Amino acid sequence: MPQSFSEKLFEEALKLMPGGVNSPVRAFGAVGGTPLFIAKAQGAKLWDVDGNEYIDYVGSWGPAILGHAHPKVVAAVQQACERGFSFGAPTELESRLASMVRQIFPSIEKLRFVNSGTEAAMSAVRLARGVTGRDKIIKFEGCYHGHADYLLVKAGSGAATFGIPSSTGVPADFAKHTLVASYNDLKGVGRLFEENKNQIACVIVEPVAGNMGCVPPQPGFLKGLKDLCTAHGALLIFDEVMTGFRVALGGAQALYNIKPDLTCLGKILGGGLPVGAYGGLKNLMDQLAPLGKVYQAGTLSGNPLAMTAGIETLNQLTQKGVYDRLNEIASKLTNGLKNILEKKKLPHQIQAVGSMWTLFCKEGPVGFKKFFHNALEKGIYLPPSQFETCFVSLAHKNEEIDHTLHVFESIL
Ligand code: KE4
Repeated sequence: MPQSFSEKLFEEALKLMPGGVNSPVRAFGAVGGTPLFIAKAQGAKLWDVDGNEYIDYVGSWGPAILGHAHPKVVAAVQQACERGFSFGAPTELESRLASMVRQIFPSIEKLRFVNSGTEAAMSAVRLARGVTGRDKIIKFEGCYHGHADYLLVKAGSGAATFGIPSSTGVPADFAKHTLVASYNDLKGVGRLFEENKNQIACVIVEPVAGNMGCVPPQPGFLKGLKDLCTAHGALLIFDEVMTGFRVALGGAQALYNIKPDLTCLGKILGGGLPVGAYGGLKNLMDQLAPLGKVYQAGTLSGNPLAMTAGIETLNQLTQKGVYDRLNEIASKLTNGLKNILEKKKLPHQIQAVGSMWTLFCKEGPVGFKKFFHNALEKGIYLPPSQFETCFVSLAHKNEEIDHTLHVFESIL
């Protein structure tokens, strides 16, 4: 079999970048094989450098909710390019996008733009610690909030309630203030608050988990977290980097009607250009420099190109009926997949919230690996890991969904 161009490019990339990639999950480590090198994307489709066409369910890990290269977003960014890329000074665009976000998220009175979800989560935790004067934080096993040292932490073994680093290079000292609970285990969170009275600055949670596959919150879980935080003087941080503008225009906090103290945003907010943000009530946000003593900064934060992409993306998402259409097309896929699993009496499980979904193979990652490659060979591009979430976009139409279900029927 002659070497594909992706294989050739991967060989070259391996000499230049660790694992040949700029983010580990792209290396296909969990599924094996050579990562596809993408030449272009348009709507619901991707083309690799060998000219193969795929229906895309990764969507750049969430941002491509409109589909790739939406003409209105492309045109807006092209025009913005001609006015300069970045000034390191305030622009009207930042205020315009901030105002749109504030209208969509009533819990956000003020926000700060950053360049990634990692920066958003890292900064929100620092703000919570600065505002409360407390050091400890609670996160959940299986939830991912970017790669800040104190968030790369897993549950300590046995009785040890403090976290231990989940990555080398993170000093145990940095991890010891991070307490780790199990997702949907409200009692466990209550115990941590009791055992660490007046020491916990915040609870940070993915309100719909997307980094252990798609796992919805059990009824009462998010409300229970809010009540525990209020009772113990801690802040509730919703990491809506993935769920914001995804599970509803106003994110999981709109879907479940829970107001967090701080919200982290990213992905869709930049429409595919690098944007993150964190926000909340102004009495909290005004404690950030330059007004307050909590420091956070960024050269390219709020840059005009990314702001323009975000503004145009939200212009599209705030149009009437958009989420009805998105959820309708997504449920055609997820219900169709459920029917296939039932008809074939397959013990797999599918979890979905709106247009984010995961098929959990009974055999776990091994079973998923086979499913992933069989789908890829037939032109369906899924996230290369059992513990990631798939995304449907507004560019996925009946034709793409019908073809996808036809492929799933043939490979499951
Ligand atoms: P970034 O720093 O990658 O922009 O965002 C970090 C982050 C924060 N919070 C949540 C809930 C997230 O899902 C993420 C990033 N998500 C992963 C996908 N599971 C990004 C893909 C990657 O790491 O390459």
